[in-house]
Amino acid sequence: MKAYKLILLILLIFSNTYLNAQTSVPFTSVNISDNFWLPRLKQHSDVTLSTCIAQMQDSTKRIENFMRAAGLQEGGHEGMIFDDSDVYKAMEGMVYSLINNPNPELEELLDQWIGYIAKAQEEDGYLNTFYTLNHPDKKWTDMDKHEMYCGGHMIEAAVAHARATNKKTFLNVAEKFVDHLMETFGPDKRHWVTGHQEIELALVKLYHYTGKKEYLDFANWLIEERGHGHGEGTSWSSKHLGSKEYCQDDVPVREISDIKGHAVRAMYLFTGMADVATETNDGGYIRAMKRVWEDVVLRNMYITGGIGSSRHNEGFTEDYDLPNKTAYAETCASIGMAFWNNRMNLLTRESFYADVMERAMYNGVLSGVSLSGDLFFYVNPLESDGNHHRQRWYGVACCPSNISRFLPSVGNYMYLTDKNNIYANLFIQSTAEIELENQNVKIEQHTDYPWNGKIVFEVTPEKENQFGLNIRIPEWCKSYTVEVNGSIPDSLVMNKGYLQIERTWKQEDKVELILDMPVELVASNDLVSENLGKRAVQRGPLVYCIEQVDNPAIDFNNVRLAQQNKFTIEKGNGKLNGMSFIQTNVNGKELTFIPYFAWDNREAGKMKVWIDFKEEDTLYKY
Ligand code: FUB
Ligand code: ZN
Repeated sequence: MKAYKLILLILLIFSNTYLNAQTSVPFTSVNISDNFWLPRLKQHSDVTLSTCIAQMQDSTKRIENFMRAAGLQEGGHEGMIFDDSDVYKAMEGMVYSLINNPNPELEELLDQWIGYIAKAQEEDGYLNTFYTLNHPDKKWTDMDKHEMYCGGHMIEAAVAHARATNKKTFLNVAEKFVDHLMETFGPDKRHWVTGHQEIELALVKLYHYTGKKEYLDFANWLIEERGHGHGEGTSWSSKHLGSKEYCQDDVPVREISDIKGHAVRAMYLFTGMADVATETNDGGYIRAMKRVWEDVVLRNMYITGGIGSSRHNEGFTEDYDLPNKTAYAETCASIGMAFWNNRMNLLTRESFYADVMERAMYNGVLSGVSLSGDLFFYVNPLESDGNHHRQRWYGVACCPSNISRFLPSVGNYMYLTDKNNIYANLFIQSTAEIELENQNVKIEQHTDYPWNGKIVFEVTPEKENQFGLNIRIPEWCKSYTVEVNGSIPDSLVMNKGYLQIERTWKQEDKVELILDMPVELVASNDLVSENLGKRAVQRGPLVYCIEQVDNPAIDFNNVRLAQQNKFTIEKGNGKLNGMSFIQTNVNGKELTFIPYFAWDNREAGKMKVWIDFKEEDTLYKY
């Protein structure tokens, strides 16, 4: 064998990037250039990041906690027990932003923070500033105290950092921490049920990056620990909200069928389970995920993709209990929905998972950050009397830091590949460089989505080659047309919700897809008593709402739509510049709808998604 071939082979074997048959195209291979996401990405790097950084090191003691644990400053831990996790999430967002916009100052700041973190790590690999500073004798005594949750976010940030910079400084901390975990817990060692799941999915990321299977096995072991009574005596089974269900520790994971408990915990667990199942093809996991997915989506999800309706447990209650004004629908839970549905889509290549992912992203997630990028929603109600507003920060700040890492990685959710198939899930004007099994393909999307349903895919394979381009036909779309190089294909093949175009592609082939995007009046399931006799307005993936600032003459308690309402689409101005809004006429008065995600960005006032409706016939159910 020639020397260079041998080197290639060795590189392949020891490659840092472990490739499955099915894989997501990373956002680093996608260059977004549209009018919808790009301004938000810019807002993220210009405003959201600096807001987060200022909160971490100036307005709160989060960075100081690390400096204190590192012995660089006097003092104990201040803040919430899980505040370390916000630093890690902010760092993940910083790293993603670095990939998109190189910034030596930001990289230097990251290096400085990594220095503190590495110094705060104890000799044996333990890392958590709350325990190190305040209760060094109580480490690993309370499964609900977020030690592994914080560790999980640290691992995610470290993997992102290594991928982006090729530096191993942070990754070494993460691996040392995981070694400590695996020496302490595991088969024939101590039991542990993560009170707040997160580390499971992080360990799979670490496995993907390093190729070390023990990390995958440890993630699997942690998941299997649940529901066997190993959490007995810990806070969720004794005092904290009174039930093991809160932490999804009530049944072994293969038996899960009803959604229960804290929403973010459930989403992170299910994401981890789907990740593990993608590697192991564990039928028990896959069946459990499919059962509980139906329960979440058909009986416990808001039209915005928001989940977890109750403030009491930040989570789920009874089926169909989806109040609008008091909806909790935490931003992190919607982000979790996007994660989990992305992984389920990867696992099954069924488009309905990507449909839910899109719903959550464009509505429940995006509503979590203001158009200015520096104000946040933690709770996302679907109706307001005018007293719910975005805030600069929160005492429990999981949502802003989560938004800050989700937004810059949005390109991750656009494409999947599977041997010689490409799956296009999101429609965003962009250029993507996609690796298939035997070839590389460039795909350019030209589109003004979500304002318009026309998408042109320009497909440029390295050389003429056969592969499948599978385009998701969204669940909201009832009719569409497609042309390949200007001609309607002889036959259209639909496979699991994707329009499958299998052909020998050549340079600059073009697919033009037009998704009809009329204004729809959507009815909720009749069992959701709050929404009986009401309709929501949806166009494309966007849910709309009425806000008082656009409708000063409307009585929000008596506004009523009817079947005969005609809707027009107008262009927004001012802060809503570039957005489409929707108008109709009610009793001679104009009624204006704006995208739900954009509410509470102007003058404070009332807001409503579900509007009374005059007739009882159902047009479309979500
Ligand atoms: O406990 C950590 C995070 O804080 C949870 O995910 C959120 O629901 C909030 O309680
Ligand atoms: Zn949150």
